[in-house]
Amino acid sequence: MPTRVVRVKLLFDARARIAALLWLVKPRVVGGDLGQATVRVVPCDLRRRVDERNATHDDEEWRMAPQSRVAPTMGGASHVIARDERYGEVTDDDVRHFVRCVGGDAAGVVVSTSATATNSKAADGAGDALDKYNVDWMGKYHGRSRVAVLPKTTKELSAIMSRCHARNLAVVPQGGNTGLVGGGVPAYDEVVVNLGRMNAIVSIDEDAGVSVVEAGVVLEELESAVRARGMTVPLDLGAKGKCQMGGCVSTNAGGLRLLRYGSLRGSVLGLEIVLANGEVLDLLRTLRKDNTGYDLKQLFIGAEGTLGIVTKIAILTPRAPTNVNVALFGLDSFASCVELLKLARGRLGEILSAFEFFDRESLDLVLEQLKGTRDPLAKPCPFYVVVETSGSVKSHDNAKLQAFLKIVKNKRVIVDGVVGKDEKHAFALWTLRERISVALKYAGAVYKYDISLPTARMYNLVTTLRARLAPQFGSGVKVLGYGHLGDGNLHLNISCAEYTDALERAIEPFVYEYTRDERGSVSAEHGLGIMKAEEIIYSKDAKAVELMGAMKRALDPRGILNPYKVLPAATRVAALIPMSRL
Ligand code: FAD
Ligand code: 2HG
Ligand code: ZN
Repeated sequence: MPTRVVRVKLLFDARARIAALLWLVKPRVVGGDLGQATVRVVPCDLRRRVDERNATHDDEEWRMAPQSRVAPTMGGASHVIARDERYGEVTDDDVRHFVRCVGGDAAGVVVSTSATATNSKAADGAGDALDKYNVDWMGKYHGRSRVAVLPKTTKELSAIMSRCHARNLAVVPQGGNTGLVGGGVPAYDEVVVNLGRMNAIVSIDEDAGVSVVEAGVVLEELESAVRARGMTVPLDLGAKGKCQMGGCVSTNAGGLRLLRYGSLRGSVLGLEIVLANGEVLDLLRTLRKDNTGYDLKQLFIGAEGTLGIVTKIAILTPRAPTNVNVALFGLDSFASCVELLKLARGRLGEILSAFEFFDRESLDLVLEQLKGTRDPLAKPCPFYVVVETSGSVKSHDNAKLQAFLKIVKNKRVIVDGVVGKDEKHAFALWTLRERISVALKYAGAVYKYDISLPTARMYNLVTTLRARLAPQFGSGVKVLGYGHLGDGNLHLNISCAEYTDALERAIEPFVYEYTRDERGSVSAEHGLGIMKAEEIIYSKDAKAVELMGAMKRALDPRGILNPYKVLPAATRVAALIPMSRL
């Protein structure tokens, strides 16, 4: 965390006076070869937090990256948005009120330590106390909030929201700030409500296989807690060491276990929500079956903080598998990856727990950027697939995997492959897939597209885009394809030295139109955020967007919750109650 310096001259500024007052209290940071391979059992939790790994950049994992964009955009250079002047501006009175809301605990309110509203480094280069709340994980989206509140209880949050509602202050709910579409950082001066201090595990019921947690519990911490009782969380992603359960629910995060456990929507049994006006909505049930009318909690899952703030979650935590195997295969075409998936589904059946692919371009970047990684196979292949099996009867699981290996080898679906011989080896194989986005971050600027497409044709978009960009941008721009093949989810990433309008225009709206024409989704799992609020129209018809606007109006008529995100500007404006009636 950067050292905060409060210069004497700043004390003349009213806001800096508050900063200086609060400065005394340190803010809490929330913030082988297949032929010879024998299947070995490896312990289950193979994928640890990304920032624990032996890679070149590990020490910088969660540090804010240099500023690359000053103005928020909504998907393209052509969509620069303006602050909505309907919203109030935070005053010293508001800050004092927030401090009272958190029971006078100054660590619960962090204010900007620089005199000027900032979306960049303070003049003294020391950074601003609000930097980590204002800038996203990629360093791509920069807000200008001057205050972050960190309630410890639902009651405190309720009081904070009542105030924001009464004063028409815009709010951005924030979890671990690992989102990839700019949804968790302010666009302008929204109040940041960070859930990091609401981080209690409320209960773990081994008999029912259900856990109840506060929204700020970090995914990996919940995984460790339930593991100790022989259970697991039905969700795993590369950001597990930092992302919070509330953030995961609010984005309906997909990740690496969706193939096994299905969408998070099916695993969340109940939610507690603080609404825009501060009211608490108690939907926190732990029942597996409850058909009493509309399933309201589903509205908040994947709403990206636009309809309410998730404060508690009841989630299924099933028994953990006791026997896990990992294999990595090299293939010579994408069609072979799809063929392998079909065979894996048929032959591995219920023990198949992950099926992930990446292309050679992705692997090259990982090998280049992350120390300690190495080429997994003797010869380079154009495509790679990671297959994971999870079960509980070692002899049965291993026999199934061996039979599968034999078939894919005999049918020549694969070129080569390797099975994790122990935990360390299996972990190293997973790393090559799981850390691609980290490698991309270190490589420079990146345009990310997270798309659902028909599985068999998924990779055509990568080759088409390569052909489209190469003549104009040459080898300085790399197009990478990887993702959750088993879920029909492509992660299309364009890596380059810096963000430029010319490159963005060459990619967008082309990628969105292509996706629409395939009847795919422009957001498979990351959400819309600020990046794709306007682009919703490529995946949802006008009536659906209109109904979403009606829901927004019903739950947040003043539009204070995460403005500029998810809904297109026209729908958002239509959903707001007129200023004259406020
Ligand atoms: P934030 O980034 O803080 O917020 C995300 C959104 O949720 C914002 O719109 C925010 O306003 C809202 N929000 C946060 N908390 C709350 C709350 N309590 N109540 C209401 N709204 C809230 N995503 C996947 O789906 N699959 C992956 O495999 C995956 N892998 C990733 C790997 C890496 C290395 C990184 C950096 C990110 C990855 N992500 C992935 C994206 C991201 O981690 C997930 O979307 C995650 O769920 C976000 O959680 P968070 O706590 O960081 O939320
Ligand atoms: C993954 O599956 C994440 O690795 C991140 O969803 C994808 O960075 C990305 O594009
Ligand atoms: Zn993903």
